[in-house]
Amino acid sequence: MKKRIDGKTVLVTGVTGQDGGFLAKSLLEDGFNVFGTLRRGGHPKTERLKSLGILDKITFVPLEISDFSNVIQILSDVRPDYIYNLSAQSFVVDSFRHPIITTQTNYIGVLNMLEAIKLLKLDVKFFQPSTSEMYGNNSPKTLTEKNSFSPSNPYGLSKYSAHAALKIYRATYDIDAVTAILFNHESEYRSTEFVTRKITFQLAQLKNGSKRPVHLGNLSAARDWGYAEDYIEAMRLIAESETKDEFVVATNSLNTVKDFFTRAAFYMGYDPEFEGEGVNEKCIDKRTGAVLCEVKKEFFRHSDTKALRGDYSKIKKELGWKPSTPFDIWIEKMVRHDLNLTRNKN
Ligand code: F7E
Repeated sequence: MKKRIDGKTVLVTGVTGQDGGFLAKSLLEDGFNVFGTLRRGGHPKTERLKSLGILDKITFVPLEISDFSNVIQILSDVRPDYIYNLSAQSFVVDSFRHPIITTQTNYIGVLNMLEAIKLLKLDVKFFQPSTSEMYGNNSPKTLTEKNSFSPSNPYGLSKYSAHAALKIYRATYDIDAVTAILFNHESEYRSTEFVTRKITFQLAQLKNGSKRPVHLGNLSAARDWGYAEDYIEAMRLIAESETKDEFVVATNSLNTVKDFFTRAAFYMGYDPEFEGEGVNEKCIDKRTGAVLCEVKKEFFRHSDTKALRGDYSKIKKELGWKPSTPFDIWIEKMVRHDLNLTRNKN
């Protein structure tokens, strides 16, 4: 697949998030001029960018993506060659609490971008990350680009709406917009409300003396979890090639929350064993008898997407991408990172 001629200016919305940080770092290393958006007001969460050593290398611009006049003004000022639209309300639980805000950011925000590109007649490559949550619950065990979408929460619905809008704008106005269906991707920079980082962070606090076991919801929920930096590579491959196709980005493996917890606890130096059932299930350290995790009803979802596994054969065949960081390696990396972060903090 031929590479697109180098565009030098890239606008990354959501640059302060896990994916935004990794992407900005990768682009800066390759000599791109990176603009990153920050929301107005509040305190920008720039810790990740600082820790990645790139805070002073990014040009920040204020953007509220749900405000069309702000979007058109920023795009007309920056005139980027690429846009990676990584800003999103991405926590499924919050999408039940705030369905309208979720829709304004994840769907209206994308429409604003597409409209602004159209009206300004920008020559820009627009990358929009879509999600496995678009498939919903009635899906087969392994998912490809050919499976249909039926989202089961407001987050999945908002991303599906954006996904459909992108295709309409591409077909109707010839806008150079591409997408990928990203399955769960995690790292030491993941926010602590998501289950993988919640586990490694809170287990590390426990290991460093907190005495509070991790409280979790559905332990048998299963996901196709990969390492976020690998997924950034896939996003760039898609955006920088000539392809207009859609690709599943995943690892083709399925693990439960319990599997993830067991591995994380092992790398923390525990000897984990689960006992009991349902809401009475817990995990004990066999060596000391300490309780490592307990199930709490409050962390169950109204409607949970039970198991999502993706087949990455198409992107492997057409763009040569495959996940390169094994499950155990990145879990251990998260564990080491969180043990350091929580040392002497209790
Ligand atoms: O939950 C179960 C929970 O919040 C994973 C986002 O990046 O990936 C992510 O969405 C599973 C669910 O991620 C707890 O019920 C059990 O089944 O880490 P999560 P998610 O909802 O899969 C997709 C692809 C996205 O696009 C999203 O933006 O773990 N679970 N106990 C729990 N989950 C949480 N958060 N906390 C618990 O205590």
